[in-house]
Amino acid sequence: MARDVNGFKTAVFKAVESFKKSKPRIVRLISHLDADGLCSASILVKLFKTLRIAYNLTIVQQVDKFFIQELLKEHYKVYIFSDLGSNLKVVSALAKHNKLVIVLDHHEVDDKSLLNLENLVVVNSKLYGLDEELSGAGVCHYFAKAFNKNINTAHLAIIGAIGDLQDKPRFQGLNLEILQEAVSQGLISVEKGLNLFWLESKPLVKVLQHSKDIVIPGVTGSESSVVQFLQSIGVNPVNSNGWRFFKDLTAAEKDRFTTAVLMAANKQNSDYSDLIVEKYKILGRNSVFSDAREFATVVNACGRLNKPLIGIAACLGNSKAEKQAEGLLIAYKRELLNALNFLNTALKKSSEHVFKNDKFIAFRAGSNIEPTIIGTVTSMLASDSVGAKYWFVMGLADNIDGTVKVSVRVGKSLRSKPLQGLNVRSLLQIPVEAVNGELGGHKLAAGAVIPKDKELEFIHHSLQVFGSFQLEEFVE
Ligand SMILES: [Mn+2]
Repeated sequence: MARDVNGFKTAVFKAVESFKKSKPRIVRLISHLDADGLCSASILVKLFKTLRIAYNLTIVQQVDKFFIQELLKEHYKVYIFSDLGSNLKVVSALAKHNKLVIVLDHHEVDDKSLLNLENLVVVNSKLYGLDEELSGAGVCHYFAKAFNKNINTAHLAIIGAIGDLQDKPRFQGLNLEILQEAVSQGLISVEKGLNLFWLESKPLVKVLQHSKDIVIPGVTGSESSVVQFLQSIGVNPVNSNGWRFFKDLTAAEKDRFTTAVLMAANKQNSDYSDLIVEKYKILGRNSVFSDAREFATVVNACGRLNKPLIGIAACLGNSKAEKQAEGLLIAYKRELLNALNFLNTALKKSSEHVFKNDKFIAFRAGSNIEPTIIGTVTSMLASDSVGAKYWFVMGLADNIDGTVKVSVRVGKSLRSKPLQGLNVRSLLQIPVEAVNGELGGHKLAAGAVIPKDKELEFIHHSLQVFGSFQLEEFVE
């Protein structure tokens, strides 16, 4: 679809007009629990604080008909959905009950005929060919700016976009505009630096030891080898307070470190573009919160551990919440590790948890893995040795309400093939509709919610659908 920036901006303007016309004293906000969703919520919270309009906020993983039933019992005039809500067949129920519904999103719209419905105002970057350059938080940022063009939310839009991987390989279009705005408002500075995660918040030794993006043969992975490497280039890894951080280095040491890492890593990678990347420094913030990528990771962890309000408070700069959020990151990593251990054990025993054929594998985790992290765990499997064997990886975990959360990812082996026509979401649609479930997601990463009592039927149908997928049909 062709880019239509004017169409998008007109949609924002119309949404703001209809909001102003309804003159609410209090707004009902519903947002998604990933980093983009929490940044979206933070932007709206900031906006309504400046407008002195009260709000009641709920963070959810998805909006389904059961949740809408609950919302229908409430007495708000205005409902705003951010980074979700494009399943209009479900959400429109509120509009039909005379509520003003505003959807600020970038996911696929399920039924475009509902876009004409009265009381339903949809601002969705995907409808204007802008979905790869504007996340949910970006859409919220433009909405907020229409009320107050100087509002300080551009950095939150950038962190949200990073949460949805829109910085990879680089920001485009409207995200770039937002980035420029953040720079000119003194919220973010952009600098080139080594592609090392946690460089702002962890000791240098730990950063190199655990680095995945930059691998130095014979050094990465071993603490003692990293210590030796640093000593060999004249960078003392410790001082009187313990391990040194990158920020503790002198300018000369930083230069030596950067050059040495590039030289050592480049023997293997031979491509500098993976080693040096643009870094987005959040000005006036410390530790993980001073790097937009680390920030997004921490906020995501808060959501996934069902502590979204801590993530939002951290986004808004609350220092107590910042501390709590950093603690949650450690808990989150532990949780992911436990989940991967569970699945690797299940895989070895090929137990009742594993279903597979040549191309497709499904993990039925039940209550052993939280539904909030099943998507992340499925992505991790699809990117490692499991994804090297199978084209499609599916994870299933129980929700607390008697439904099952489903995630499907494209395996590593299939990602290296020509994929112009591949759409996992439309493949998943077949078994999902057969059990009356609800579908969501994108072309290469889709999800669904299905009834628990149909889970086995659903898995067997999926084995058929994904197992009979033919690559030839998609080669152009
Ligand atoms: Mn998003």
